[in-house]
Amino acid sequence: MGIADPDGVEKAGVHLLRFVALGRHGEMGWMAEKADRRRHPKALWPEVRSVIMLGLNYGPAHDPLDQLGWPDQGTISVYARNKDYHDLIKTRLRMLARWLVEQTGCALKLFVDTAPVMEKPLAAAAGLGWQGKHTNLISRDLGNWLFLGAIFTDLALPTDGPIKDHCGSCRRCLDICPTKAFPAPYQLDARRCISYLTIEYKGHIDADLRPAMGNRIYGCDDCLAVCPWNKYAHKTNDPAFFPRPELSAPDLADLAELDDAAFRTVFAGSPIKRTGRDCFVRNVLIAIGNSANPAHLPVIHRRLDDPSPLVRAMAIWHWVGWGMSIRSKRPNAPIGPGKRIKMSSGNGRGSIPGLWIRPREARFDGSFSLRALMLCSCIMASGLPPSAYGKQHQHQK
Ligand code: B12
Ligand code: SF4
Ligand code: SF4
Repeated sequence: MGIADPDGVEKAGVHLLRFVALGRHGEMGWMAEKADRRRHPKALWPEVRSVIMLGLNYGPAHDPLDQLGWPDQGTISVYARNKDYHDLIKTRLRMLARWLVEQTGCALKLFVDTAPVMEKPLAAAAGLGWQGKHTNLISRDLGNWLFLGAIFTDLALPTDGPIKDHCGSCRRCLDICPTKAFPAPYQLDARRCISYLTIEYKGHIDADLRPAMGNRIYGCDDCLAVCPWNKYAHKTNDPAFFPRPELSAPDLADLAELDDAAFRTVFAGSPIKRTGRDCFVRNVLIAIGNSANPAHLPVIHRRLDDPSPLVRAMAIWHWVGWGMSIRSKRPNAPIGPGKRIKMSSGNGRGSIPGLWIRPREARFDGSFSLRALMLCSCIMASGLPPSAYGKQHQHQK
């Protein structure tokens, strides 16, 4: 815990406006709309005289990078493997706030991610740590696995000053980022960040960015996981932050089958629920595509007529992306739903339920025309414009 002077984050406000002016917030419109209030604590609440910042350790027991090598399992970011942290931190902030009001009769307001507050710069101004080159707050004693929460109060409390930046010449977080989301040290372009793409972004993810997502289906921890300051991190002893076993390494094939009702049941109380079933299954299908495992093709086939255009688009991407050559013992026979065709690609072999294609009509060798045919039938099945699965999607700014 630390206490910040609300006037200690002037520079952060300038950087925020620049971030928004450059469009780096992508489609998080709420960042642009409320930038004027987020920029400075007094713009949000003019009476504030001190900001109490709380850091809560959610240090994992394992290295989250290990799981990136398991292509058939999804990787869910460490912070999202149990209950919604907003609720957990708010409960703790409320206990502290109640005590403070009882002792002093002060006025106060609590914030965890829910209001336009710049929590990282405020935590840095309160001396909890410094904002590393990956932009997150690092504590010298706990590394970077910290959730932040804030209490604004009209009490003038003695403040803690900021501490020195200890990143030095290190650049591990910048170098590991799979999507090159850091235009410069200490700056993030959210539009390229997997955390933004898998959690906040509701559209069709750029085809260029999908391969780099690997099996990350909700959030990303790469830049946090490599930070050398984590050698001082402790694994959390708070059971509320222990991972739910079924979310530690979930099978992608099972997740792809979730309909709305099943999704809501599995993710009740989890932050993942807020992302919604369609975006989540979109992410899962991208991970399945990246696994290049032909055993998943029947799962993908079932999603080709999914009610969600987002999901259908990713099923099509996967289907078409196989660059398949088809071998059939009876090349004249029509191949249709319910029949199976054998296929192979550079990545492996598999058997899939057929689409309505006459093999004669396609070339069997490299099969550009076959791909085109399959693409057409998939597009007809999905009702999507071609821009949804192929061309780079344009972000709004
Ligand atoms: C929007 C948001 C996101 C966005 C954008 C992230 C970002 N870096 O801005 C997305 C969806 C990508 C995201 C991802 C994640 N988030 Co988030 N997110 C937020 C949120 C709501 C606002 C952050 C914000 O104000 N961003 C705007 C930018 C401008 O602010 P900033 O990063 O502080 O910018 C500073 C520097 O980048 C620098 N800077 C910026 N531009 C420039 C330009 C120049 C020239 C210079 C020199 C410097 C500079 O100065 C700025 C001010 O100090 C906060 C909660 C809150 N209310 O604060 C949580 C929060 C930051 N997120 C959090 C977490 C845990 C994550 C993830 C780790 C989740 C995950 N595992 O997937 C990732 C980490 C990705 C990353 N490397 O940042 C925690 C971070 C805790 C911590 N220890 O720091 C927070 C605080 C939530 C919480 N209450 O705990 N998040
Ligand atoms: S969270 Fe992942 S994608 Fe986002 S900046 Fe960090 S390493 Fe890059
Ligand atoms: S990985 Fe290195 S550069 Fe990045 S935040 Fe940690 S210490 Fe700083």
